[in-house]
Amino acid sequence: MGIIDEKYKSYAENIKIFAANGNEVTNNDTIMCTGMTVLLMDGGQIKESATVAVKGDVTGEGIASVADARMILRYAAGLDKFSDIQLLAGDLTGAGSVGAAEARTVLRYNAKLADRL
Ligand SMILES: [Ca+2]
Repeated sequence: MGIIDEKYKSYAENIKIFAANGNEVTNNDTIMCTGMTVLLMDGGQIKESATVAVKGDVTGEGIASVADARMILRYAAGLDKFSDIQLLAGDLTGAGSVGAAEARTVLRYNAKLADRL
């Protein structure tokens, strides 16, 4: 499934999606990534704006990979800082924090020891 599902195509002209680098996403095969911005437009006016947080995707390429687990561990060890949206994407337990438990979950998911994040 692309960014805009077929059943929402009629609304597509009112939705704009921007990558974290600010470039508008026009390719319907692009996957949603942490840090993307979705705008609901009314004519030329922005009616609503939301920033995307993909569960487990703190690196911002749209999937929860071993690289995300590494980054989560670096954050937990105080070696890296996270933005608010990275904290939201990385908090897999809903406890309001990101730590080793989240890294473990991402690694288990990638090793196919867990079927979801
Ligand atoms: Ca990622």
